[in-house]
Amino acid sequence: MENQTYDASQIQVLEGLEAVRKRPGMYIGSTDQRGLHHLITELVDNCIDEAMAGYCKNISVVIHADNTVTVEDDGRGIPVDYHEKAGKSALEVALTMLHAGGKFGGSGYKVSGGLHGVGVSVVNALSEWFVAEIRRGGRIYRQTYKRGVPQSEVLVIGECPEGVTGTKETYLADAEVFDAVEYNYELISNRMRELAFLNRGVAITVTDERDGMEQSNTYCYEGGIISFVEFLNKNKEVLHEKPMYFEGMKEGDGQNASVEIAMQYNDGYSENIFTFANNISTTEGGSHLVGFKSALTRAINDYARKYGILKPNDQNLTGEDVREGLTAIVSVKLTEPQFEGQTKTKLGNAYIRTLVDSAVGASLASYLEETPSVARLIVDKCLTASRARDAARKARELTRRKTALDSTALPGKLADCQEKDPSKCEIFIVEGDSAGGSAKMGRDRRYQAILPLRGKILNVERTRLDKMLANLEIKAMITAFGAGIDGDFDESKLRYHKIICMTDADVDGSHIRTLLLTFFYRHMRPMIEKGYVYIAQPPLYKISRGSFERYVYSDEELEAVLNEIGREPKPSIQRYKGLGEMNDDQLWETTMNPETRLMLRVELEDAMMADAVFTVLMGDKVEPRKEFIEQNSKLVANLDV
Ligand code: 0RA
Repeated sequence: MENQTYDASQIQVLEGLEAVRKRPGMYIGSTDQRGLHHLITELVDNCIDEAMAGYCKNISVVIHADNTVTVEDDGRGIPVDYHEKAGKSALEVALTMLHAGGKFGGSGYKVSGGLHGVGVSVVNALSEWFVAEIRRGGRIYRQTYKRGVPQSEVLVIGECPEGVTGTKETYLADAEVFDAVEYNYELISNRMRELAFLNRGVAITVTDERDGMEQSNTYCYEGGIISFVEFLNKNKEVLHEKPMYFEGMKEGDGQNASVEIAMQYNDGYSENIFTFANNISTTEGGSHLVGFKSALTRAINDYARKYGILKPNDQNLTGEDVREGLTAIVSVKLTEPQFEGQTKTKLGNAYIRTLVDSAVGASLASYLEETPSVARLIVDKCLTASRARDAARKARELTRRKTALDSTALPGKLADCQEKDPSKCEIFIVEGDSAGGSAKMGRDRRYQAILPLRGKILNVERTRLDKMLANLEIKAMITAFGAGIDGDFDESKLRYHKIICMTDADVDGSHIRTLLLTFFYRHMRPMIEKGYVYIAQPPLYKISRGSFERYVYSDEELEAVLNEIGREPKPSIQRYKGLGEMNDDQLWETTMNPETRLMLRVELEDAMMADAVFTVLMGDKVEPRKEFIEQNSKLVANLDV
């Protein structure tokens, strides 16, 4: 720094870094856990670009014991040569100038610049310190930064064999910026696996070196998104052994794009289509999804007509019919993605629709022609889906007509609340009639409704829609909530914004809870996505001694309270085995009163994990379920009071 003049470009850099540090949310979305993890994604995305350009094969991410992170690749190495215009090295430009990513020129086909796509400089600016180490042209270079400001010029710190090249970046996220610098290995690992699936042949290793959490995984898939689909269908019975795979390309008009699709049917009822644009999960869909859906519906209908499986008087199969039991990945890569929608995860580029449509349409048609045995299985499955949907429609129309005639046609077992504003209303789904009775007496009837369920509810994972709608407990919930199900689900009609599952703290209780969550997830998903679903937390023990009385909710808390009050004279400890053991006052005080209760809000990090969890927990196969329960993965996150 000593012999550098403090010129205009330097001031510009400082202003740029300052802007990032002042409003980090603008650049990385937020400063919570999500934003923190975004720093890693940002660096890895650059390595992926290098891999896509054909120069890098291995990427590694390490969470060190001191919460510093290293991202390393074996690409060409960020150039370190002097950059005339900027008056500094290309490396320093990349690390200090906002949006400097594309300014090197000649970097070929660069697809990044996605959701945030802000570049390394933002990570640098938000790091207490950052070290870049480059291997290039037989030398090892290094430059160190503090909160984005270089601490020296680029230094040569050693030599390496001529052909060995790469970029290694290590940083400590700034505790002044982030709420907490604590990484979630599973989150990072899942994202790296996804990136490995989406970028065929790239090997990504993720390693945790933190004390007591040491672990490492390497992901590399020669099959790319075909492997992705196989992975998603791993625990399902598939209709055809190999996923179908289609691709397409477009070049010219300054619009370069490629698309890949892999798909495979299973014998289940749910639709699992995941779409990506430039490796970013487009959860709101967009033009690629629309193109895929229309080509799929058309190809299957055409085939079914041509071979007389659909008779001239039959209605066409609907989109929903042809997507039942379908697992698919649609991945597009394009030079200038337009991200739209509420969460900027909807692909807007209109021409992509045609590209995907024609990539799938013709190829799927020839696949069906060439593989008649599979074609028959698929069309038959769609037909069954269509018939079941018809039956379900009739069943639903019946319930609807009833409600239309009699607006108080709420289920008989429901003890409704007086309040009508859904945002103030809660409904407790209670296991068993006796606990239901206590809950009805204990509740605040102004805004709390109670719906008791008798015993186990239906496993919707293994039941078709028409049968499901005939089930009394399921029907009671649908009418009580008031918003319908599946495609008809209308959130604005939902009568409660807190749906609280209140089950016993035993094995049966947790089974019933999982059945409920499966039902909500499969048929009323927006309710979960909006965060309206909760799990009540009844106490496990009551400790009393003389006038002292305390409810505790976990074994750890029990220990803590005993330490606090002392163990002599011996307090009485009552263990609650079920809700039924509490009277109405106790149930209110411990579990239902908003002032004192503890509830878990159900959050499903991402749909892919949720599908895997429900498939394993509720599906037909026994072995994976055993494995899953042994590993005891969690479904529910975040404590909510
Ligand atoms: C621009 C040009 C060249 C390499 C890179 C960028 C590059 C950037 C990153 C970021 C992480 N890893 C990376 N690897 C490479 C190379 C230009 C050349 O060698 O001709």
